[in-house]
Amino acid sequence: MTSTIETRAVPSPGAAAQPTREVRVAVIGTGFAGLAMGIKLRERGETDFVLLERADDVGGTWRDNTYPGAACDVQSHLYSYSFAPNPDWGRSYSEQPEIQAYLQRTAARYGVREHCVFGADVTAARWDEGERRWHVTTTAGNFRARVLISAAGALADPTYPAIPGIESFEGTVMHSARWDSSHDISGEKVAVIGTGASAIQVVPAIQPQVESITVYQRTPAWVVPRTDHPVKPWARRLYRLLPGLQRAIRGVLYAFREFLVLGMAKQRMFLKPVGALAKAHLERQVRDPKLREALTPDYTIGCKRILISNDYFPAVAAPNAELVTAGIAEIRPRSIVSEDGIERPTDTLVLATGFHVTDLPIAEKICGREGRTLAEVWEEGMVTNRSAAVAGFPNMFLLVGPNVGVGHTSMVYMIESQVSYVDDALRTMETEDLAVLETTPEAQAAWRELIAEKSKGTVWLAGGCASWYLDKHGHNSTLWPDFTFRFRKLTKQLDRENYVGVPAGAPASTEEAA
Ligand code: N01
Repeated sequence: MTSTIETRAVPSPGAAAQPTREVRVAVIGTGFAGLAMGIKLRERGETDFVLLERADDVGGTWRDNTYPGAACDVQSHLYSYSFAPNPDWGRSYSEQPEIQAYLQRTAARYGVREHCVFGADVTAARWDEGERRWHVTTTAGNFRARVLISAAGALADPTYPAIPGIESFEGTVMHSARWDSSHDISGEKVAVIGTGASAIQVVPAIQPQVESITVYQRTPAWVVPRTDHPVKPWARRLYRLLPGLQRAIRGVLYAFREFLVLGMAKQRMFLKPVGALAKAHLERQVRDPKLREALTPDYTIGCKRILISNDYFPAVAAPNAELVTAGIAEIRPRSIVSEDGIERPTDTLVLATGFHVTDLPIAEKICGREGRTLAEVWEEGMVTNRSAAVAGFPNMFLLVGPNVGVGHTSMVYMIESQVSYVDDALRTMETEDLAVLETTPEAQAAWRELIAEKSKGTVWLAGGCASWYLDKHGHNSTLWPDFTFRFRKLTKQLDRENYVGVPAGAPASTEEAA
């Protein structure tokens, strides 16, 4: 099997022997969240911090997802930092290279690039109670940090399906998030597994190039039209002249998208027009009634992410394309056999099969006060206070962790809310001269209760689908199940009453609720 599975880290075999570097704050990851945290730290005058990045550049998921057709399905005016508007977006929905360039530029402009340690794959992070420090081991050296912030992201580690025989495949295997651009797929017989947000972008992008494309669909997606268009030069000039105009458009887009929450989480009837739009889109684009039926979902729209595309259905309906709805029985060295017994020769296998979201790999590496990893503590489900802190993991904060995901709007809005919460926690540690700040199990239980209560009856729980939004226990541990402005309100500042603080001078074993 020729594959591009996991190659981003730049290993440094001598890392264990290297001296430990002391820093005040260690941030894991340099995607939208890690960079925003770095920028905030710089803004408050902090210079003693590192951004640990396993790859060789900033960008996170926007660096990694280079598959043909990769683009954002939230408009760029909204899918960008509020403090760094970009009047020069080339399209209303930007493509991956433009977003990646924006992140690279922003990192340089705000002086956080110099804090990045590239090739630093975090292999372990352990809290030392005696020292009150985090010991972080990476492939680019070891660090001792007062505060650890994980911004490793939820769409960072690809999921590879356990299909019988997949290891025996002799053609090329590429996960959508690990695309090998040096491999030329022109004229090949290509199979794509998955019909999520990544698949519906990659399929139309490669379909005209390949001899044949077979899409293996387990569950059809609801797809609505994409209102994408190039931004005219005069409009860009106008955004430069009148930054307020771009801010106003951002506000309108934000408000419009929040309306979707009404249907998803409050009153299902508000989803009806969206469902009708998706149905009409399918009927307009797919004439063949059999294919149309195969592409029609049987669950409520919104239960899985609503996808936007104008070219996915035409690509699947193209003469060189085939949609297979029978499951995959087996993968052979040069072919795929579906459960109806049909064997299809295959040169390249594209796995658009998603990410480890409810079983975050970083959670296996972070070890708290009692010697248990986050993954062990989360065995019964991911619990946090305010989606940011975990009892037993002092001086540690999570960005883009549990229950901050959004399907309807910009993740950047949620990230900025989280960054200001963590910033307030750091400020509190400083002003109160605390060596340790740790949330309480009671606060965690209350947050869990709040999420469960808000999730009741939502389309994600009751929409009749299986999705990565829910964990193996059927709990919503990924999405914020309410309006995003409510999340911002709840995380506007540190809920100090839900934290225990240990003053700097106190002996290591003494804990003092403050
Ligand atoms: O992954 P997914 P994705 N056999 O998990 C199927 C973001 N994103 O990479 O639905 C057969 O959504 C699986 O089938 P099923 C966005 O947040 C954003 O597409 O589980 N099929 C599904 O069809 C998105 O939600 C943009 O039945 C298997 C697919 O693989 C998130 O990334 C663009 C299988 C996985 O879909 C993830 O999207 C792209 C198996 N064994 C992505 N295992 C933007 O535009 C899985 N599948 C911002």
